[in-house]
Amino acid sequence: MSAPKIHLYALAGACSVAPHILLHEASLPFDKTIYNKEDLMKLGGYPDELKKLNPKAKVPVLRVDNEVITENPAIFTYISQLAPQKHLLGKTPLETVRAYEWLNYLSGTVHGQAYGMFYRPGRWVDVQDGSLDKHVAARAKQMIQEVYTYIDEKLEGKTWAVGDDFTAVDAYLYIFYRWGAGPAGLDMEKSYPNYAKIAKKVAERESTKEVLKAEGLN
Ligand SMILES: N[C@@H](CCC(=O)N[C@@H](CS)C(=O)NCC(=O)O)C(=O)O
Repeated sequence: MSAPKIHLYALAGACSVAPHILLHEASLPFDKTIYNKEDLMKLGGYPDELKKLNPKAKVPVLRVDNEVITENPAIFTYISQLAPQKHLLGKTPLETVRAYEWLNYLSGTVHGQAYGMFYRPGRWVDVQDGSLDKHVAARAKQMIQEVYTYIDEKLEGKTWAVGDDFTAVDAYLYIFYRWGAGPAGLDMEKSYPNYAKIAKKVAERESTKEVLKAEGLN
């Protein structure tokens, strides 16, 4: 059987950093299209190429041969299945359950809810003049701190989020850590030391260094 043809569609610095890291961790050959925010601003959103693949108009998108996969937890699952020896979703059935427990929380509550409100306040209220945006964004900022407090407590005494090795959860946690220190303007290291310890270990991995370079991030 020939190796699958993989193509990742990503936005520099977005949640697609996580599957990008995992493709390197899995040592899978892949092509990539990395959009950047400036280009999207000029275009008024993702180009038709992306919207045709994903009518939800979001990245990441993973094309594997003729299959198009969207949603981070599904993409992580696919990558993990293509490299089972890497145990990217844990080594035991219970670790895999724990990994999904994390992934659902990170995708639904942290990303969809807290950061959805933070980045896109206008999507949460039916008031078109933007007058309520700052109130939604302020609540989002509180929510972001609440979720980080929960994450930090959950990571106390842990070497990695799940089991004793790196998994997809750590790569996913890493991008939300970056958003906390960047766009959300939080002192992550001081306020969330357990989270900081794991994010630093992810940052030190060769896979992450390659991704940061490829996406023009530091
Ligand atoms: N539930 C999706 C969320 C994907 C998502 O929100 N991606 C962001 C980048 S981090 C995006 O493309 N946003 C464009 C937009 O909301 O217009 C997933 O987990 O993959």
